[in-house]
Amino acid sequence: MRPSIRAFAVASILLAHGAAFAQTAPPAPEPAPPEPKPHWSDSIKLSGFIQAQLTAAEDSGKGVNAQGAPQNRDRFEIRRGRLKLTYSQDPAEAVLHIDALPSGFRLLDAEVSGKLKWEGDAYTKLTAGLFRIPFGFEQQESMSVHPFPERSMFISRFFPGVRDIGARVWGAAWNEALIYQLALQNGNPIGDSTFPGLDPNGFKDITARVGTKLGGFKGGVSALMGEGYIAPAEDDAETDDIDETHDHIDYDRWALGFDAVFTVDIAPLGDLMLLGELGYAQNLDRLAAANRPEVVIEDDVATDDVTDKKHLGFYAGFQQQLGELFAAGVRYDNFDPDLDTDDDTLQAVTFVAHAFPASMFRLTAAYELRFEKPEVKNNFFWLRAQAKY
Ligand SMILES: [Ca+2]
Ligand SMILES: [Ca+2]
Ligand SMILES: [Ca+2]
Ligand SMILES: [Ca+2]
Repeated sequence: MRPSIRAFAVASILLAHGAAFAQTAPPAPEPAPPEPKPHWSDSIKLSGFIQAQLTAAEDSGKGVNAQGAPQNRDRFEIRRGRLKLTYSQDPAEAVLHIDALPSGFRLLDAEVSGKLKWEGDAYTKLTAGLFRIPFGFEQQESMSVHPFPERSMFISRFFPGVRDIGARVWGAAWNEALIYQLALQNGNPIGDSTFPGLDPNGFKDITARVGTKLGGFKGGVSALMGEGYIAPAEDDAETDDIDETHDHIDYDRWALGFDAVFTVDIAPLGDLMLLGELGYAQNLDRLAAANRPEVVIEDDVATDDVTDKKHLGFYAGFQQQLGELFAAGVRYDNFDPDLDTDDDTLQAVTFVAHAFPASMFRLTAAYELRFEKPEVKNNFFWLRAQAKY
C-alpha cells in the first residue's frame, strides 16, 4: 500500500466508526476505579541510627571510685542506639523515638501532632508530648548528621537530655524563609540532675525561636523564660550560728541565644559548612546539681533569695567535605559558667575526620583538647562507626 492510499484507508475506517458512534447512544463512562485505600504500612516510617565507638580518655584510671565504679574510661561503648517510629495520616502524626543502650531503654520523643496547612507551603504543626526544647540550632539537629561527636558545652549544660514534656507550636512559611517555634514545657529536661521529666514548681518554662532558611544560610534567635525550684530545707544542726530553714524557693532563669549556619559549595571539594552559636543565660547551668543557684544567707538566716549566676557560652566551627568520601572539621567551644568569677572558663578544641564508605555509613575519628584552670588531663579521643537507616 502506498502511503497516500494507506492514509485514505485509515481515514475511511475512522469515519465509519464516527458514523457508528453517531447512531448509538454513547456508552456510560467507565466508573473511576475506587481510590486505593492507603495501607497502614504506607503511613509508617522507621528510622534511626547506631553509633558504636571506642573512647580513650586522658583521665582514665585503673582503680574504682567511692561507689565502686571502675575508673577506666578507655572502652568500647554504644553511644547512641536510636529507633524512631513515625506514623502519619494527614493531618495527624505520631512519633515514638527510643534510645536502646546496654544500660536500658530510654524514651526520647513521644509526640502527638496535628498539622494545619495554610496558603502556599505555609503550615503550623501543633504538638503535645515529649520533644526537643526549641532553642538554637545544635540542640535541634540530629547527632547522626552533626559534624562533631558531642554537642557544645553550653548547650549540654543548659539543656541536659535535650528534651522536655509539654506543648508546642511549630510553623513555617515562604519556603521556610520564616520558621517559628513556641513551647511550654515542665522545665526539667529528661537529663536534669534534680527532677528529670517532672515539674516540682508547677511553673511551665517558655521557649521560643524565630529562624530563617535563605539559600545556604540558616539562623535564628531563641529565648527562654522559666522558674527553677529549690526544695524546702530544715535547719542544719551542725551549724549552730546559722539558721538554714527555708520554704521552697522558685527562682528566675532565662536564656537568649543566636545561631547561624552557612553552607557553600567549594568546587571541586564539596560543601563547606560554617556554624556558630552563642548563649547567654541566668541560673541555667543544670547538668550537675552542684551548679544550681544557692540560697542567700543574710545575718545568719536563710532568705528566699538565690545567688543568681550568669553564664556565657559559644562555639564556632566548620566542616569541609573532601570529595564524596571524606570530610574534616574543627570546632572551638567556650563556656563561662559564672561571669562574676574569674578563671573558671572552660574551653575545648575538637578535630574531626569523617569517611563515608557507603551511604549508610559514617566513620569518625575525633580528638578533643580541653582547657581549664588549673589545667587537668581530660582530653578525649573517639573512633566511631555509625550506621543510619
Ligand atoms: Ca516547672
Ligand atoms: Ca544551722
Ligand atoms: Ca567566669
Ligand atoms: Ca585539660
